[in-house]
Amino acid sequence: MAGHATGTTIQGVEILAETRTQTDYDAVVVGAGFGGIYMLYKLREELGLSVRVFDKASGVGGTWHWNRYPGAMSDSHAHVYCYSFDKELLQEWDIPTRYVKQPQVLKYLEHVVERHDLAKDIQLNTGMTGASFDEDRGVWQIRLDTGENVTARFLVTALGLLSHRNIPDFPGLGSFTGETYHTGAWPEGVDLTGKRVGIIGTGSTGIQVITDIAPIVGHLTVFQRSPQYSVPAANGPVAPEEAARIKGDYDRIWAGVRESIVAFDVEESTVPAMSVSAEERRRVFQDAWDRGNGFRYMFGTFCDIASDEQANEEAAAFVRSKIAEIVEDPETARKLTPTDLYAKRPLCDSGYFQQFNRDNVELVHLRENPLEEIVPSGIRTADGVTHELDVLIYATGFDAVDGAYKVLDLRGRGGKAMSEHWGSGPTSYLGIATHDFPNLFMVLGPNGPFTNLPPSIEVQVEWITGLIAEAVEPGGTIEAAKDAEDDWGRTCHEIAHMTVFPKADSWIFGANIPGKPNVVTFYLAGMASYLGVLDDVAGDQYRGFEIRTPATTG
Ligand code: FAD
Ligand code: NA7
Repeated sequence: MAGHATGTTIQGVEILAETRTQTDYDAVVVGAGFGGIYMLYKLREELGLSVRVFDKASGVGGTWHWNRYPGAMSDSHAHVYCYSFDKELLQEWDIPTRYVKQPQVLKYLEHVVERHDLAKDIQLNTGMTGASFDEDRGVWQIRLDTGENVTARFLVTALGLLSHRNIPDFPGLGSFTGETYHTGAWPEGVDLTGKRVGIIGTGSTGIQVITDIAPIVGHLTVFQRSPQYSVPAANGPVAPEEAARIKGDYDRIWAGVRESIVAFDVEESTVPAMSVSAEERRRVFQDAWDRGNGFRYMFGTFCDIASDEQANEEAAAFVRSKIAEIVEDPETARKLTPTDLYAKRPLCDSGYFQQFNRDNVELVHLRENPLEEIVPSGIRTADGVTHELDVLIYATGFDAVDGAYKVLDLRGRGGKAMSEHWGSGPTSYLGIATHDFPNLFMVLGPNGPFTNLPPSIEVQVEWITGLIAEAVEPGGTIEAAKDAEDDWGRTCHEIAHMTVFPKADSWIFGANIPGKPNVVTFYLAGMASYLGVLDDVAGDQYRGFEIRTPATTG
């Protein structure tokens, strides 16, 4: 099926002119979220490849298909939580509010699929269980949970950073007889009105759920392991004049995003926190608090909140003072107040701390009163109390970054398993490719950038497209050189340790999963720096990649 007539030239590059071995598809893409959708578009529309996308979900949208929990919202600003490549769509699509809720993001992604006629190449309800690289033929053999096997020259995994759900192995897990949900697989039609609901987890997700459901449930018991720093989101309508200004200014906005650290379209500060007076610091923190957004609070106030412990403590102390002001009961306020560094993914909320002033909301601090067992009627804690529940919600997050890879039987050269390659923690070159796995490209693979993610996804998809077009000979292969992958890992490690992030236990370093190697999994130098590296590597004949021609492949 796949393969082009000899001599096919696309964008000046002779590509896949004659595949060495016939394959079912030129490329298979796994995952139909932001990453997989754009990858399909680029490979099909720009390179003219035959592409098949598989997703185990019953719809497109990835994160936004699965996470339908009450209150689910992107906390990136709406006008940059989207693709930049479709200039007309940027002008046509509404920006009704500063942030987009799950149904709107899903609608947007479904619209992109429809607008570019992508659905015909997307096969849903189909999971990849494994894939092996056939060195003799230079093709990927991909195994699907439908029993099908397909072959492709290129395999692109866009499996999601945050798609493999984490349900901790609590004693008595599964014994609860009421309704149980994980936020990352929330079904349609759940009605929590008037019910006794328990929720475990107060990360970004837990905070959103708690804020949304507290007013409607009968009783809400929040099981918190770690208190959180969170600042207001300050969501609200975008005035028509503001939407028009954004639309008229998109070229500058996207250029700014690509020249920034976190790609959030917030002005990033260049001022160290301790270089100004205490009054000025408080004014700056208050201004960011009023304007909203966690990334603005961490990166827009002062330039060293994420790198200097004293600056970090100033930002943290301001949030603590706000919790004390908001939460009426001093004992509840104490339990909700973090005392550690402000060094997890920055969060924002729509009135989280305020919910604890309600009579129907109760906080259980698991570090002081551990969860002993899940029992048929609810949760028993160490103080002997059984918290009786109708509904138990796990907002316990994800086995992030490599979680979706660990469940696959993925084998590269010589039958080498990815689980072996990543035995001491996931690695890659540039967050995109890995040694011994030829013609396998990852979107948001380990050690990619830590940003508002759609811009990073676009950058990686575009770069992978260029790599395939420019560097892979017909029938040849490309993969990361071992040294390049090792060097990139060291670079990511060094950069991460210039920040405060490794000092907090969070999913960014795998610390949320018991037994998971605690390693650096992101390139924390920011978007502009990452783009600079990608340009440099591409301009230097894809330095760090091993490129094999058909004669040497295998
Ligand atoms: P995903 O959207 O996760 O898509 C991956 C897809 O791969 C899924 O549909 C999954 O079913 C599929 N898949 C995985 N394994 C297989 C397999 N073996 N076979 C077949 N299919 C498979 N990012 C931000 O930048 N800003 C935000 O505000 C933000 N909010 C978030 C809120 C929540 C609740 C969550 C969970 C994540 C949030 N993120 C946010 C991160 C978000 O995941 C990314 O922004 C983006 O949606 C990732 O797109 P993706 O295509 O890389 O992965
Ligand atoms: P997170 O941020 O990983 O939060 C998960 C929450 O679950 C967090 O409060 C955890 O406590 C808690 N948790 C995890 N395991 C346990 C156990 N064993 N016992 C008690 N509590 C537990 O996931 P989210 O879904 O909220 O957000 C993930 C990302 O998605 C987010 O950063 C955005 O990018 C979107 P902990 O804090 O680890 O003590």
